[in-house]
Amino acid sequence: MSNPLHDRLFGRHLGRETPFLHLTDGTVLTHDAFLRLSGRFAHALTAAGLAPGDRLALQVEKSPEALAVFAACAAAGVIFLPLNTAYTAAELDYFIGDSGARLFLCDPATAHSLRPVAEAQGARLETLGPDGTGSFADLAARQPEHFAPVPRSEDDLAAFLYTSGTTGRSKGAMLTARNLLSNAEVLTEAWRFTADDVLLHALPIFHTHGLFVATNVMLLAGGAMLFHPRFDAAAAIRDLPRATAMMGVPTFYTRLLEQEEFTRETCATMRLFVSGSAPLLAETHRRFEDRTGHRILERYGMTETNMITSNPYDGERRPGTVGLPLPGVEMRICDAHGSEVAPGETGVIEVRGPNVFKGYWQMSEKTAEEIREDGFFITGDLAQEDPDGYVTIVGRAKDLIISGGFNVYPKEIEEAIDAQPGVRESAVVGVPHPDFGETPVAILVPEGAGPDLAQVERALRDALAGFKQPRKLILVDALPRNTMGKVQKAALRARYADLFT
Ligand code: MLC
Ligand code: AMP
Repeated sequence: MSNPLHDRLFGRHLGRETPFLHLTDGTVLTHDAFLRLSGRFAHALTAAGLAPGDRLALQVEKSPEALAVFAACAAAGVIFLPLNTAYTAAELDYFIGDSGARLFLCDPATAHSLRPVAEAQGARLETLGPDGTGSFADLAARQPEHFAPVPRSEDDLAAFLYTSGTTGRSKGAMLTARNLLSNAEVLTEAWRFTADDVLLHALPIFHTHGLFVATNVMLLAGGAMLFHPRFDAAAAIRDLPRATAMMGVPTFYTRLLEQEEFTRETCATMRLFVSGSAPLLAETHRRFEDRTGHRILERYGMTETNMITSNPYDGERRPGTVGLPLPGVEMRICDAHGSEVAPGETGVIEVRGPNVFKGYWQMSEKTAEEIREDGFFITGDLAQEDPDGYVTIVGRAKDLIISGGFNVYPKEIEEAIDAQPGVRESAVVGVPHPDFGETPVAILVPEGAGPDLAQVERALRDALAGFKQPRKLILVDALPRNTMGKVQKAALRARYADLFT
């Protein structure tokens, strides 16, 4: 019996002494060394009592070890649940509890504050330091290097990624081995990745973009990654001359363009720049081409679906569009009832294919609301299609803000603000921001003497990740409402559109 996820992404690198990860301190990890590290980790998972189908939650800084835990989970049939390092203990409590994770791996530095979270939710807490230290690393160090992958099918669950929703509670998107493999295969082919490629990897590895797009493509292609702990424009400019490709969110590109030393010469060895996770302004696309001679390839996707569309590698990369549906991915643009709109009209993107997730963990009603009976998933993204098939995202039917590529749901912030003394109600909207693309601002209506805004800020810091913090709190007498009594968020967005630009 085979284990397709492990065999195709990891197992095939057995004995390959080629570079896989170039770390910023000069260390190089070969494909084979990475596989041996993950073998030890897979044994450690078993030694820690995890069985196929169990969930492992991980909130650690980016490192080869963190990636090896993903490989180990694939080998041991354990469902991998990576978590944003920005999440607070309050946020983690929900993810650990909802997923029923048996093991929670965190950094040694956060173990003290996270142990009560793990204990409250009945999970075992172990540590994994960015330098390969910690209790889980110790356990792994005593294990053999070779692990025989447990038999799994393509239908088995490989990962949970939590995504927030318009109604507050986060949902665990269940992704199967087929979801991950099919998309990685399509992208490797579409973007022409081979073992000769060297990808500058500066994305976090707890989301679709950095893990299932960037890393899985490189694992399939058999190439190497310049593995940066985070995006730093100066470090990227230093390393680009030995890379052939980079994937990033639009903020990476605007930040590179701010640097005078970022030039055509910096990109002399590059063959491809990919952008996604948030809209890339057509203006950024043009400025980038003027500066470097490269046309950024923009693609579009989602946690629940992996990648949906991409501009072509060889054909026209059209600024302001997300290109055409990827091979094997069926896409349609529909009205609220699921009927296709007329060509050129605006509607919601719906998707079907081997890339589309299995549903939300223990939320069958939510799953049924978002996946139609014919298997099409409703993305909530508003789009139009050109006569030649190019798709342009024109807005969102969902109440979502994307800040620097991270999703922020207003409802979650509004609930936290409304719980504060002196607040009658609040509305959170996204407004344009030169660095993050969009950023949340909160508009508050006072109750009685009104809130202590410094106290509201402190409360939000304790409750919500840094990237979700509103960049401004604004007091008003009343929120604008339509005749039905619904808050007019579009009016608020328009009123505060120039706050940061
Ligand atoms: C960090 N901060 C942010 C932020 N990132 N604030 C708003 N939006 C963001 N995206 C805040 C921190 O809380 C902190 O605040 C301060 O900025 C500095 O933190 P930092 O860690 O030093 O920031 P920086 O390294 O500059 O990070 C910015 C960034 C990063 C854009 C490089 O956010 C990033 O790598 N984003 C990529 C997100 C991503 O991978 N998305 C893919 C999702 S998958 P303070 O107040 O504490 O100082 C997906 C599907 C698809 O969407 O299609 O791909
Ligand atoms: P996430 O839930 O984090 O996976 O974010 C997915 C959302 O990011 C999509 O539903 C889109 O709204 C948005 N997105 C991803 N890629 C693009 C893109 N190239 N242009 C515009 N929006 C994008």
